[in-house]
Amino acid sequence: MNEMTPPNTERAAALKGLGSSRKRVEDARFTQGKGNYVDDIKMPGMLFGDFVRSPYAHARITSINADKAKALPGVIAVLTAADLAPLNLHWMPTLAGDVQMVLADGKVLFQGQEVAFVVAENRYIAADAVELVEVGYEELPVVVDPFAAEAPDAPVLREDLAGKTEGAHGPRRHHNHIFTWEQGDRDATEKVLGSADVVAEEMVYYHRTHPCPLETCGCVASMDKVNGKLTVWGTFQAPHAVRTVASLISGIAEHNIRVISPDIGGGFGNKVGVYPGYICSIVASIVTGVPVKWVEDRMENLMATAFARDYWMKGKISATKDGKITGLSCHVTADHGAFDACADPTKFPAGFFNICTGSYDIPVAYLAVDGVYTNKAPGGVAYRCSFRVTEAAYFIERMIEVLAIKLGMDAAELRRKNFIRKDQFPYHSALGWEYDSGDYHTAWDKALKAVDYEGLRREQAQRIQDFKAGKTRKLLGIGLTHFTEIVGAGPVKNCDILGLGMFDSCEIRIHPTGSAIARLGTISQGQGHATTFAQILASEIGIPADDITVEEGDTDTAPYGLGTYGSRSTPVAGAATAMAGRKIRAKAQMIAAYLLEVHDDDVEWDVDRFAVKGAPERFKTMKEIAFAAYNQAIPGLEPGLEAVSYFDPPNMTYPFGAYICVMEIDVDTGEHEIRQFYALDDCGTRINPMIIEGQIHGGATEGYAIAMGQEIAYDDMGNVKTGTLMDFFLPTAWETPHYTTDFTVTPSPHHPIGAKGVGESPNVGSVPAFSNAVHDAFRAFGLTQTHMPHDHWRIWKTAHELGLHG
Ligand code: PCD
Repeated sequence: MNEMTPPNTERAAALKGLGSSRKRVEDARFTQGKGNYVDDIKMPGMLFGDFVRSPYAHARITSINADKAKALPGVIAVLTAADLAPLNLHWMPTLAGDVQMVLADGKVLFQGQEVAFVVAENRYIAADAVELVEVGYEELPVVVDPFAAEAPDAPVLREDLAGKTEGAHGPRRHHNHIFTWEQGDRDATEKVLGSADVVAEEMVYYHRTHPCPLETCGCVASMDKVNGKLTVWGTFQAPHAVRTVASLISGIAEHNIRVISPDIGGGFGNKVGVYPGYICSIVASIVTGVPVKWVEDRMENLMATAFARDYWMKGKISATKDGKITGLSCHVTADHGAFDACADPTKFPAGFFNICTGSYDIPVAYLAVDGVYTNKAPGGVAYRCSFRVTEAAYFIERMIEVLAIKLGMDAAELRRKNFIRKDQFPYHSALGWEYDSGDYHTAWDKALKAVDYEGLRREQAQRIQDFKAGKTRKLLGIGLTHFTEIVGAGPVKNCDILGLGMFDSCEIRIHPTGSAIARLGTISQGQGHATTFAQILASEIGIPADDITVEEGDTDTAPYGLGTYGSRSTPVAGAATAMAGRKIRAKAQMIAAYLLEVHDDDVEWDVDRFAVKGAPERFKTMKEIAFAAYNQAIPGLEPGLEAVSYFDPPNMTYPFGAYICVMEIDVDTGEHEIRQFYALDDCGTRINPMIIEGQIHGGATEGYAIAMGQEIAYDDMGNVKTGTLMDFFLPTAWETPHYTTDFTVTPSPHHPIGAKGVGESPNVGSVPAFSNAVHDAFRAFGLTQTHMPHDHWRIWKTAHELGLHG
């Protein structure tokens, strides 16, 4: 090493690689209004599409008269199911193996359903024309309760399925039944539950909610009839899958379709599915020969474009007298709405809900999920949750609390007693997963210590006495959660979406001057991929992150990948990035050895260069190597420096965390105050600690909304009661709690850099932490279980029912 060479620690820091809290490169444009979202796209002659939607939750359509709408100046066309039928596009396949109406075909099945698509010169004329379309409806009986949907005399919702006793996921036993999905050992579980010392039983409901991203869903479809090319810009979390599906549905060859996800204003699972707006825009562009834009408004998004959760989970958990869990069973009634448009890997009709044994070593378990149709919007998307994992975590974390009550035991101690031990990993769960790594006891003890758990319990005991003595009207709740996530779908052997294996990809090109571009099969919606994936590469190939462009979302340029959801980008595309980087490095090693006139094995990697072993002053930097790749004829090597990796992960990754919420509750008003929220996350190797912290803040705030007020509620007629932001709770800075974040690091053994996903963890962990805090506040007064969302009214009602209002 000569004097000019900074020490390798300094050189490593200059790369801003793994572990660096590098500032987000994308924020320069986002904070200056220079983002490019779907609605920013404007093209010459572009038309605008808007939907006529059903005011009824269940009705037969007797007539559609579009004459007045068509007569309005500026209206180009009005599409109905009758126009789409000859193209066989009036129905479309869903991600869950069901079919869904694109435009109402004979009847409507939920309020807000798409009935006709108006195409006009601009969105104002389109909106006026929507009002002029006359639709005749004949009301039918409405079913909003999933249990009532299964009654023998319940109205038939899906007439198109009449007589079909087989669905995409096995037998259907009733006209509103979709599937039954079973996991685990039923007989063995029943035996254990039947003879246990202690059994706790409870119905846990995780209400219907909605991802509600800042930007709603939309697209611009542009059919170039001269060149036969279709381009679609859209809010797509999986652009490649959209292109393949568009090709299969439309018959246009895949190479003639280009799908582009530009900047996306939050996805949260809302932008994984395929919606009627996309199909109608594409058809309208093909028919008119000009670009057609469709962007839904907030009410349309909340009412019709997917939903999340709506799981009724009936659980039984058993234990010995001293609190060792012996068995668990769960029966879920899953309300899927009018069509099964759940976004899950094909073989998992209830997603990864079978992670519901959580962080605990439960020897035997059984799970059955029944999906049913109701007159509600379709969806069942993984709203910040890797396919029903947040439901699973909420279920088990409530069941643990319920069991603790039954045992008269401290809930923190009950958890500690039953955690999977560090030496049990890789751990095979009773419901079929292989947890890759974990160290739950360490995380738990760190968390309890950080909040002074013992001290909090003493304070709570005093508070209860004071309350009983009439000295205060406020209760104190301590909400505990230890969650285990399962992210990184997934191994191609068991995970696919519409037959497409869930691998992911990265392609890297090093330019002659030593800077680079990396393209991935994923697509950021705010997560900061352009920042973090460059960091992975910087550490792998020794090029500063600032010299690496990361590009995603254009199917014409990016390698095929399954997109961003289920916190899969880091576990899958992140792994592909590291592997592609290693291919670059392997070639760079040969180039360096040639330049240094030594054997390939006689050079070694040192942060940003290859140096001769034993002679560190003789080296070639990556910058020099890159130039040589384009400038020298190297015997036996092709010119250039590029690599691509398609990564099929051998397993999912299992991030985990310990969350604790301390809440004050006013029993007279039902109001709450979050006094403290502590979130410890373990996502293995941490790429960018600042981004991780941002992910935790964002996800915990969404979790706060869900637990404390957010809900898509219906009345008996199937009217959506919370279809605007006046009624659908979205926390602002004012309501958002303060968070303290913390971490432990337990790398994933099978990921090339040991990283696990983290984006969804805070939603999975925070919902039960908030909810458990509410329950815990009332535990001493006899509460076992009440349903979310814990808005002021419901908390007040709980206090009232417990006799706390005197
Ligand atoms: N990371 C780091 N480290 C680690 C991990 C991770 O650093 N270890 C980071 C990365 O790189 C990025 C982030 O963090 O950046 C995240 O990641 P992940 O976990 O892998 O994930 P992703 O795949 O990327 O993403 C996804 C997620 C989801 S799923 C959701 S819902 C949400 C989250 O993400 N979304 C969103 N977050 C967020 N953010 C924002 N801003 N926006 C949005 O939208 Mo789903 O399924 O879809 O429901």
